[in-house]
Parts: sequence; C-alpha cells; structure tokens
Amino acid sequence: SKMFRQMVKNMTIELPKCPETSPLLVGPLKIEFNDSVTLDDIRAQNPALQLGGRWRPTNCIAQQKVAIIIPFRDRESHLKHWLHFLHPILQRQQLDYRVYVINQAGDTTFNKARLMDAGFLEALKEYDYDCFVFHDVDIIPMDDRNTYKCFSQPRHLAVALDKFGFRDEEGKCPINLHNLAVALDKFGFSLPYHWIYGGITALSKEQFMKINGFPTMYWGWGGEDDDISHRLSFKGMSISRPDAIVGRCKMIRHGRDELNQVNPKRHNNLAKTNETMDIDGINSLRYDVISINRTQLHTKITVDIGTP
Ligand code: BGN
Repeated sequence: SKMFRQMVKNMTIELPKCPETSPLLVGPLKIEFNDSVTLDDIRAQNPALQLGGRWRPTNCIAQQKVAIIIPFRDRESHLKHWLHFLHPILQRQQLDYRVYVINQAGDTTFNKARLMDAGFLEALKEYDYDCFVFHDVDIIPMDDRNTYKCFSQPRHLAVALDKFGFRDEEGKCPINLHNLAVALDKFGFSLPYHWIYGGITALSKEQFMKINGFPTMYWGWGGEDDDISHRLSFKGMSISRPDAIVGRCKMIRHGRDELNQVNPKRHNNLAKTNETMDIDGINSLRYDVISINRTQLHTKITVDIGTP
C-alpha cells in the first residue's frame, strides 16, 4: 500500500503557474452604485468563494498570494458595494487572495494606519502572503487591468480618482471620463501631488517591513498616507503606478464621519517621520483581537487598537 500511495502521489498533476497577465481581464468597467444589490446576490454571484472571503485559481498556481486589508468602521453599505465589485475583479486577475475587514472596536477616533498594521499581522498568522493590498472601503477600481499584486517598488493603485468634482447636481459625470483621463495623463495632472500614496496601495512583506509598517499616532483624517510615503522615500524606495487610464477609480460620495474628524496634529506628526519611523510602527503597535468572524465574503477582525 505504500507503493500504491507513492504511485497516486506521482500521478497528481502539477499545476502550471498562472500567466503574468490573466487572459480573463476585460479592461474598463462600468461602476454604478446600486443600493438594491444584497449580500445574498453577491454570495450567489461568487459561488467559488471559500469561507473567509478566500479564492484561488483551480487551473493554475497564482503569481502571488495577496491579503486585501480594508480598515473599517460602520460603513456596511460601502462594504457591500466593495464586495460586489471587487470579488469578480480579483478572480479575473487569478489571484490567490483573501479579504480582511479590520474593524475598529469602541468609539474613539478612527486610526486607519493602526488598523492596517493590525491587519498585516493578523493576515500573516494565517497564510504566507507575498503581498498586502491596503484598501479604502469607498474606492472601486474602474479597470481590471489594474492588477492587485506587488511590484519591485511599492505600488499605488488609486491614481486617478473621479472624486474631484466632475459631477453635476444629480451626481452624474457631465464630461467623458475617459477623455479626461487621457488629458490628465498627457499633461501629468492625474495626481494632486506626486508623492500621494493613499486610497489603494500594495506592499510586499519586505517593503512593508523595511518601513517598520505604518505610523501609529495619526488619529482622525489625514496625513497617515503622507507619512507612509515619506517612510518609503527615506528608505530609498519609489512609488510604482499604472497609467491614468488603467488607474481610474471611483469613490463613493459621503460626508465626514463623526469619529474621523480632520486631525489637527497631522502636520506636526509629518514633520517628524524621519525620527519616529524606526520606533513607531509595526514594532510598537499594541492591539487586542476582540473577535474574528468568517463569512463567504470576508474575514472580519474586530480589534481594540487603544485610544489617543
Ligand atoms: C492630503 C492629506 C492626505 C490625503 C490627501 C488627499 C494631509 C497632511 C497635511 C499636508 N494630507 O492633504 O492624507 O490623502 O490630501 O485627500 O492632510
């Protein structure tokens, strides 16, 4: 029987590696937010998902193992749109991925960077990920060629947000976004400033560790992404991006959250990144896991990340 087992083992077919570029991509996507989509619909549309919001190709070995990390609190309707659009895209990209929603417990001010650090550590406890995509819950990519993987330099994926006012009163886009994106790309105006590094970003484990993860002292809105960008440049890295066509993203419009007011200390914090980065980050973070909840669509981890 030992011989038989050996024979069976030899017969298992070794899967090939998935191609560099997935043949399943369709390019530009129509993204319209439809409030009548239900979680049941999304589950039915993604039958191959495994518990925890996990998927990987069955006919090839994915190029990368990717943890998608969404810092979160009280944005269920945004999350529903996110799951509806992203699961099909990630499957077409042939990734070995899982979706982690990192939910901030309690009712103190939001601290996005702490949640992302905690997500990185929690994800690594369950799988040997190559790549970590940090994703705002209210941003949806508009082209599936914008691959959710890591590159030799840290990647910025949300490069051409359509949030900067190009809409009429009904929330419709009055001008052709594609032409606009071509123009923006041509004249290099696609980003408000060139070191911007927020919205959707991807770092390999090595890139993340090199900058000691993300800062812990940014409570409230703003600046933590600039701090991360500074960390990258202080450690000799540069930002890699898709072009402004492939990098187009749509943002869900919403008001400011009560528990995420603009952080008045952000400028002070930002001035000190160079001194603080080696002692503040993944090596100083303290947090407690309150609960882990796995559904077909995501792994939701509620964490207590402390108070300001
Ligand atoms: C910047 C914010 C970023 C934010 C972008 C885009 C700050 C720090 C003081 C300069 N930075 O101004 O956090 O992602 O706008 O909205 O506020």
